[in-house]
Amino acid sequence: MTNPNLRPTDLPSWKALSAHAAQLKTQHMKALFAADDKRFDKFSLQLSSLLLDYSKNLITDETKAALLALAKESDIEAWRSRMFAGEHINATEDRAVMHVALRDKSSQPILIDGVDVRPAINAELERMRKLSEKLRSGAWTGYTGKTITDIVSIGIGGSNLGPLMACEALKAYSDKRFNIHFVSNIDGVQIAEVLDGLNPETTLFVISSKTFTTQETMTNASTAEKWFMAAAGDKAAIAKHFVAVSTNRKLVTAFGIAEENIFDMWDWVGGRFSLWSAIGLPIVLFLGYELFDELLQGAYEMDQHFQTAPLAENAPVMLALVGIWNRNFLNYPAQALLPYDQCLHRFPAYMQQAEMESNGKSVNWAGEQIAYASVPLVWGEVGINGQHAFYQMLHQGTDIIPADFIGSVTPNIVVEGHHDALMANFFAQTQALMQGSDADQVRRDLTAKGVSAARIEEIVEHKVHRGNRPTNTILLNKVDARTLGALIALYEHKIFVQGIIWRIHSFDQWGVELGKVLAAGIQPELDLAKATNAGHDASTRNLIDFYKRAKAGK
Ligand code: G6Q
Repeated sequence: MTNPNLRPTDLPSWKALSAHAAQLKTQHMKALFAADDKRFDKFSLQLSSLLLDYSKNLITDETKAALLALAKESDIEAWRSRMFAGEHINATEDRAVMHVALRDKSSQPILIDGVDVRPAINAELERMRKLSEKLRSGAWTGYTGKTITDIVSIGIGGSNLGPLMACEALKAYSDKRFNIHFVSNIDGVQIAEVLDGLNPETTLFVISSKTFTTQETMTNASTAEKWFMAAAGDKAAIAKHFVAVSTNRKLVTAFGIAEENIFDMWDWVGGRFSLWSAIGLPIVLFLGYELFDELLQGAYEMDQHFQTAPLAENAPVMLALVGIWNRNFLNYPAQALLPYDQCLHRFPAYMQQAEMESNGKSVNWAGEQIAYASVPLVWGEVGINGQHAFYQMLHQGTDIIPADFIGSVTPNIVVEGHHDALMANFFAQTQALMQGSDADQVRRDLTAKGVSAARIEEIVEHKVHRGNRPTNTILLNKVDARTLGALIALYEHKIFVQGIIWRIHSFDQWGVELGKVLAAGIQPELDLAKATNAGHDASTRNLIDFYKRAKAGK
């Protein structure tokens, strides 16, 4: 393995890519497509779960070869083996990174710190299955003997976004046995709206928190408990209405949740990668265990592809490398995620956390400030809605924003006349972003419409689309559980590969901590009887005082 303290900018491939980028920046993708009719074949990958077309990027054979050299020189394969072998690659937290263990469908032992964790993983899955079956069969009843109708999942960040995204993506597969609700915000409006209209006798709360100390979750859990106790009266009833997912059994028990209702997870699973653990319990309850198992299966298939496919044919690796090219060599500042499938409407928010919390770092493994860019701003929205909102900027703005377009061949709900119209837009947008429309084309189009020559010259520049704007297209057969599992794992491994190339620690999140600590200090100061800390900067002190005066009606 190469020296881990080596800077990527010192690698021969990095230097070659920098020189190559300077030359390629003068080219237009339209010309590259015209010059090479094999471009799609060379720059796309077909897997059982999805098609990845990355040909609409400003790349050539030479770019691809140099990017693959970068992957080799960065020791991607060795680092990948280290992750799958359970080594402590999360060095700042001194932990293994083993979300892949949770979906490992082989029967091999999975050793983490010398212990085979497979029995524990299987035991939790079995408990999840049993709870789901009890609830779904009606054998599990509430404190008055009624069956459960509503599940309220309380958690935030990694303990919320995955289950929420997956339940939304797959709700077409629900047998409508339960309604599911998610509460993450400490703003009381959210929980108040969720509880309004629910019946405590038929509601089950799933409190998900790896640490069981997160303020937002604990506050919401305690509000839920009060709401429940106001109706039930008897503490013993909690056992029928509250379950928890956590690594911290002690705190869960202290909260009052029965031992048998605690589902375990482990510190070798990062929050934003924890959907595959018992954090996925809301998915199991809402959609049934078989469907969750399919989700795991899809992710496992992507794990196998990631581990075995040659780098040049490896979808996560190529997605990562193209991202590196756009970010570090073409210097594009952002990355849009644009699903053209309504089911995936929470996918951008989910992936935004996975990408930005993992690779939003500016210090390398050696603790030095890095002199190259790490994760771009990742954002997105359902593409078709974006077309009528922010796509103007994607087409003609001063910044070039690479975008991943994600669509499906078959929708989860077929409504006549809709899907081809949606997909026509899907295909048209990446074509338009790549080709653009030059002044000659604009003139021809306006002339054909009978616009006068003088008027054409007034508006022509405004209608020019320079194109050359990179996109990846990911085409799924359908957003079913297996495909969704594969899609998530595709991006998880992309994140891993990029973190290795950038030589940053992808699996910690110290940047989330600072604000939490300061908030804990400020909260008591918001009590009107207490003085504001004079040590705050003038902006923060005055903002707090303004808030307190307004709160006091002064
Ligand atoms: C994820 C992050 C973060 C975390 C939440 C909730 O990787 O660490 O989003 O998931 O802060 O934490 P708990 O599960 O401990 O409540």
